[in-house]
Amino acid sequence: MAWLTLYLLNVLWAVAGTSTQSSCSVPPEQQPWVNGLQVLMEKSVTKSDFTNPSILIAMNLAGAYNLEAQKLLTDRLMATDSADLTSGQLALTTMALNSSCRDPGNKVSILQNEMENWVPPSPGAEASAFYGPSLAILALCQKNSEATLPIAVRFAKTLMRESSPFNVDTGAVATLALTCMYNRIPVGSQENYRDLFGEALKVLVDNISLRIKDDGIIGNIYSTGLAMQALSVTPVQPIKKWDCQQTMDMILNKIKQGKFQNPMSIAQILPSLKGKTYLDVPQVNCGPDHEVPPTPADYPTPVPPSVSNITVIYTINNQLTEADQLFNETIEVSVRNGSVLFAVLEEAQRKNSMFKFETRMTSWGHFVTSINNIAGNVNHRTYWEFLSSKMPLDEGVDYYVPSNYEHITANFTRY
Ligand code: B12
Ligand SMILES: *[C@@H]1O[C@H](CO)[C@@H](O)[C@H](O)[C@H]1NC(C)=O
Ligand SMILES: *[C@@H]1O[C@H](CO)[C@@H](O)[C@H](O)[C@H]1NC(C)=O
Ligand SMILES: *[C@@H]1O[C@H](CO)[C@@H](O)[C@H](O)[C@H]1NC(C)=O
Ligand SMILES: *[C@@H]1O[C@H](CO)[C@@H](O)[C@H](O)[C@H]1NC(C)=O
Ligand SMILES: *[C@@H]1O[C@H](CO)[C@@H](O)[C@H](O)[C@H]1NC(C)=O
Ligand SMILES: *[C@@H]1O[C@H](CO)[C@@H](O)[C@H](O)[C@H]1NC(C)=O
Repeated sequence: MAWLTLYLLNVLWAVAGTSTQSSCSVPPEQQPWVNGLQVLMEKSVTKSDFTNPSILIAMNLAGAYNLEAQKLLTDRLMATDSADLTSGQLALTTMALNSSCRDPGNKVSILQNEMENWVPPSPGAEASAFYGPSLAILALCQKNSEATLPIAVRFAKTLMRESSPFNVDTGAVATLALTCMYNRIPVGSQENYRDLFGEALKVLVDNISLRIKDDGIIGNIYSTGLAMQALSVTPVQPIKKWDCQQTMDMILNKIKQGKFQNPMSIAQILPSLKGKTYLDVPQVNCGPDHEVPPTPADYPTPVPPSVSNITVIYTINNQLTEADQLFNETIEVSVRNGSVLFAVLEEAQRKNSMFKFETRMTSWGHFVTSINNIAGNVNHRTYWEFLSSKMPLDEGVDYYVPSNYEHITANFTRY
């Protein structure tokens, strides 16, 4: 009888705790797809020497299968030098170590110090400039919300003055950060802090909800995971009602179509598929027992490049810098059908040295930093944007697969 009472209490508690939120889950028969995704993400750890804290967070929230990968990532993160990281990366690293039940040591105080000296982006700056700082507030809030209060207040006020176009990914992480603060306003502090965070959350959550499309996608498919986390924890009601199950079903369709190959894209969707959010990081239980590796579905792997070739038209366009550096060049290249965009860039570079390019390794793969000696610059907010015809791509050069006679443009522009 006792277990039943306990069970009922738990159910009641769960219902009360989520009464304002739309709740949803992966139907049992679809679960193998989610397992397959997790296996793919965990496999990427041993295949790459890039240390990605978001993967460790996702694997610990989901319940890690591959303990070797978990240990490898944890050890590598313990060994990273804070000085080599941006504050956003440092924030992810401390959350990842906490999720592995490791002490992040002085990384938290370094982050705290960085955020105390934070120079808010100038008015009109791209909203995504708040992405890294949002991660920092989230990580600091989880460690010590009291000490984070002044920083978070300044952050919330700056955010509300923002006038540039809304960015769903950034709004979602900011929502997680301010929800953490809202839920943990230290006892004895003034009530108006709650009002301030509540007001900022309302602006964020309304904006996110206005980006819910008719099919359930929030922003684009790669911002949907973070947006789901945000909408499922926020204490404020969105202006537009959210149907969580519809979003979940749509994401499962995209998974079956093979749209989540990039391990980082998996790391950002997996928590939502498991009913978890980044706010659960401090509660991760690191007992000795781990998840039993499941039987995953055969995850659709990209069709390997075939023997036939296709033609891709590739344009590099710079109309931004000094007059003597401007160019607009087009080349036709032949690559194996099914090749990723990276192969197109390499083939173009091989055929014509004007198309030479450079990349930097990031959590999402190769980021194209420069083309024909023109390099993007954070201070000038310039970068190489990739488009198909006139439409910006929603994936980078490592994963985007062009089709026959597709016209790809790399356009040097501002964000
Ligand atoms: C800010 C941002 C940018 C900025 C980065 C500059 C800067 N210094 O801040 C700019 C505007 C330049 C940018 C460009 C692009 N971005 Co972007 N970006 C983001 C955003 C909003 C936050 C990233 C961040 O700050 N992370 C926090 C820090 C701590 O982590 P980090 O790993 O150190 O972050 C670095 C990388 O994320 C990298 N980066 C940013 N975007 C991309 C995209 C790709 C493909 C790669 C390889 C790297 C990369 O720049 C960050 C700063 O150095 C994410 C949203 C998200 N959900 O992650 C989208 C996001 C990562 N970007 C995306 C895309 C598609 C692009 C572009 C390919 C768009 C395009 N059509 O050209 C280009 C990259 C083209 C190229 N040259 O290779 C997608 C990736 C989806 C996917 N499945 O691959 C995301 C998820 C947005 C979305 N929901 O669609 N981006
Ligand atoms: C993770 O963070 C929470 C909140 O600060 C803390 O209670 C917990 O002890 C941390 N775990 C580890 C192993 O540091
Ligand atoms: C969306 O955000 C902008 C600031 O980025 C704000 O001015 C606007 O009021 C918000 N919209 C809603 C509906 O809250
Ligand atoms: C650059 O070249 C492309 C392809 O030839 C053309 O469509 C476009 O109008 C040109 N743009 C500029 C700014 O010259
Ligand atoms: C087919 O594409 C490859 C690159 O993927 C290239 O090396 C080769 O030359 C192409 N073949 C033809 C006939 O163009
Ligand atoms: C390229 O491959 C796709 C899928 O494998 C196929 O549908 C398409 O017809 C191929 N195109 C060419 C030109 O071979
Ligand atoms: C390419 O970049 C230039 C400079 O920022 C911009 O004016 C132009 O609209 C961009 N072209 C496309 C197709 O986005």
